[in-house]
Amino acid sequence: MAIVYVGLGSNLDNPAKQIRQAVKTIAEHEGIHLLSNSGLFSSAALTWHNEPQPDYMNAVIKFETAMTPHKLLDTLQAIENSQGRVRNQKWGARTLDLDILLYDQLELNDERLTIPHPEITQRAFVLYPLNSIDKNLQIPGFGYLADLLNKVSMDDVKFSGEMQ
Ligand code: A4P
Ligand code: MG
Repeated sequence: MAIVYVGLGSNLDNPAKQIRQAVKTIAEHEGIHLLSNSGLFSSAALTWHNEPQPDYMNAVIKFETAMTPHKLLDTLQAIENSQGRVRNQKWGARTLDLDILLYDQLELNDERLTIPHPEITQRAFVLYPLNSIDKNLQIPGFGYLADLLNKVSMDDVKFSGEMQ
């Protein structure tokens, strides 16, 4: 069994509802045992060339699975698709984005997957929810979560309610 952290993001069609629906679908998946979830955090959209986009809702969940990273990516992409995700442009607005943040202490980089997720270390909307689940995490290749948190600003994210 691997311990996995997944980041959820949405900025279209009622983002809080999209995140809650995704957590429910993931928790009900037969190959996944949900261990914990963060609350909901809102933040301004980080975009290419600062093109305006609706604000995001983000959260992080922690679960156990026997799925390989690639099988898990297939599963998560199917869930994104089932919630109406349309891939038009990189970093475009989306109903649901599921990113594999951490998979045990694995470091992986191939044409489909980079784990840990490369942007994890600079994003307050990932680090704060992650910290609310596990304060003592180490990010392989990047060091302690607590040290990474010191380099981002809490002003960039706003706690906006519990998951349930
Ligand atoms: N991929 C590689 N590594 C991973 C991984 N660890 N987890 C590949 C999931 N997928 C991974 O992803 C494109 C490809 O990345 C996948 O096919 C997979 O093989 P995508 O979800 O189709 O496209 P994307 O999300 O537009 O690209 P990317 O690079 O994943 O963007 P990010 O990093 O997800 O950023 N602002 C706020 N405030 N909150 C957000 O959540 N999110 C983004 C998207 C931009 N701005 C944001 C937020
Ligand atoms: Mg993504």
